[in-house]
Amino acid sequence: MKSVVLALLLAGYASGHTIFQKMYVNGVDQGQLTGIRVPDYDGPIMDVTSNDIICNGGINPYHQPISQAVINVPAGAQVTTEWHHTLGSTDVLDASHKGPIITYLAKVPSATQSTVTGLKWFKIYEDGFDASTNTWAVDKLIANNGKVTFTIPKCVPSGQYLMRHEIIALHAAGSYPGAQFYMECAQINITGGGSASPATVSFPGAYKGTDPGITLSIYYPPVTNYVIPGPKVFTC
Ligand SMILES: *[C@@H]1O[C@H](CO)[C@@H](O)[C@H](O)[C@H]1NC(C)=O
Ligand SMILES: [Cu+2]
Repeated sequence: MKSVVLALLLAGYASGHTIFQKMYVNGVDQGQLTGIRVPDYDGPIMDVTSNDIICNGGINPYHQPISQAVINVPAGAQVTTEWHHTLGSTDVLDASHKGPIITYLAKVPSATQSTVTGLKWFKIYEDGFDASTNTWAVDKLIANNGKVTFTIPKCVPSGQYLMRHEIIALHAAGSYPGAQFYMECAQINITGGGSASPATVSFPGAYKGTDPGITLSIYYPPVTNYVIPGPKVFTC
């Protein structure tokens, strides 16, 4: 009996993790793995002080070769991302993995540069928990076959950026380390932008193990006001 329960638990875990592996710009499919630094293995990052929290690719080495594509994105465009459990699989992630979905941008000299440390990030999107409908961002992602859509602010300067896109799974976040961070960075080139200079944060640095949105039980007491980690969303 014990071994059956264990097998079920392990099975649940195996289908758990997820990878952001495809992007659409104003609905146009940019291609599987195109312009995104994806690991081969879908396991989470759990140490918010590690450089792996930036763009993954450390303990989960990148799929080779890393795409050298840079995706053109008009400022103000709608970007859709697509997440799946493993590279090329159809499932999204295990429904136990409830949590927020968050996107940051960092301006870089070259979107294909390997350096990801020391960058200045600003948040452009977040979706957490709606207590009135008991719905997490991840619940909507699963219902939408792994896709989530957000807007690139119209006023950000044109040029090359890394887009850090993230799910935080909170099913085991009662103590730290426990929250599971899934993130990939897309290589984008914003065109027709403006002259905003958003306030920025660093990774590692923006998150702490003590953040109320990182270490919490999502089961009891029921979550009433989930505080998404990181800075406020930048708006024009
Ligand atoms: C970024 O877009 C600008 C404006 O269209 C273009 O001139 C430039 O070549 C693009 N850069 C990359 C790396 O795609
Ligand atoms: Cu998982």
